[in-house]
Amino acid sequence: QAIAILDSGVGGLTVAKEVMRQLPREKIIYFGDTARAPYGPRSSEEVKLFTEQIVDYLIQFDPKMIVIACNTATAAALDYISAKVDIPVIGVIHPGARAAISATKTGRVGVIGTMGTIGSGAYTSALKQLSPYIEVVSQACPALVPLVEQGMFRSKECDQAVRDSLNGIKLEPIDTLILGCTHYPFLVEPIGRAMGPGVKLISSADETAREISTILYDKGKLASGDASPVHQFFCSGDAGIFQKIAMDWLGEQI
Ligand code: DGN
Repeated sequence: QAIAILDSGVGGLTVAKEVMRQLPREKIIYFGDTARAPYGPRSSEEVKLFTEQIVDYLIQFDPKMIVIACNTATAAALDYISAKVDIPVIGVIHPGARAAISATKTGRVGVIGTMGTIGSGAYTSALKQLSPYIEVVSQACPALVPLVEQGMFRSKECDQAVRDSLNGIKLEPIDTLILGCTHYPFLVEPIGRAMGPGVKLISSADETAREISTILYDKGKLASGDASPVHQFFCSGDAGIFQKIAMDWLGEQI
């Protein structure tokens, strides 16, 4: 049985890569809704519906768990999907919040994400639920996902867009910044340059992979076969662009 991972596009590949690294025996079935990305500016009802459609598709493969590797979809649909299916479902917001809490020394944490994620307040709630003392500042960066989806994450335009997007949050006295969109690890270098060395960047991918490991271990469902499973990738848009970005990011043939 595989782990099903979904996102609005290529962003969830940042989580898939970490799962491949931490859990190399696990088979992954990935779905990127590239035809309908970005999800960030869409209403939460629409994102919930799209997430449900993708889950209905992935469930045919009889996965052992579902990972909503998209912050926007986690904010809009995690509770709904968890109640709907009878296998474990996890999102990326709680793992990201947990990693930030463990990283911050000053208790001042920044969050960047899509308009949907930031507008939902999901990170602020998740962080405050874990620690009431945390101060949170957040900023939506709607310009960034489309650049990653076009494979432009190493371009000069992208560097400039990152600098412009972070202008506000850069002035805040934070020591930790949550990359609250699974597309943003593609931009970790320009984001790091823009924020400077005093700010630790948190991607939820590591922590999400650890949570997957814990859940599968607890359920006695960790894979025991060879460490070379054949993963499957699906997308709803242009397969060529998706494949190019995926091979670049994952460093292997897909
Ligand atoms: N990767 C999605 C997320 O983490 O929110 C991006 C959403 C989008 O499509 N803009």
